[in-house]
Amino acid sequence: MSRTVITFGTFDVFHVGHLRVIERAAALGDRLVVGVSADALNERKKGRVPVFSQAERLAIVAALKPVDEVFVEESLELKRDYIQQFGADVLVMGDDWAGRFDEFKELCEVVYLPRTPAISTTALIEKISGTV
Ligand code: C2G
Repeated sequence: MSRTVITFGTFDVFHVGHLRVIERAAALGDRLVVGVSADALNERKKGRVPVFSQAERLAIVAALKPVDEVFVEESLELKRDYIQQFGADVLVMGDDWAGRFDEFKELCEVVYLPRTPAISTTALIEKISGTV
């Protein structure tokens, strides 16, 4: 039986930490589906408009070799629906989300992967804009 893995993220200012989590997520199954968070979701939940638009972020993630399918994640509250819609057997998230999605363990396996140290979109934005 083929195993579908699903993961979610903004993937703004795409960096190697994003790539590593996608590679490790793909290694846990046969098919990787990635939910890329909508611009409106980011603005609403994080108070920041992404540097790259959702169409650009979606195109970047879709072009990655380990990724089989992408979609726009419109709301954090729709995770259950997305897991069911894509028939996911495994939900993967970085461990900055550890424990936050344990309620989905009744639907699928839930795995939190350690983040790649010392790199983040926020740090990159600060570095590029010369504020650090
Ligand atoms: N990540 C990582 N190492 C880093 C930076 C990020 O492993 N140094 C992982 C995060 O843990 C996450 C993924 O890369 O699993 C995407 O990170 P973000 O774009 O910051 O995603 P986020 O905004 O946390 O997701 O439903 C969740 C939402 O879509 C938001």
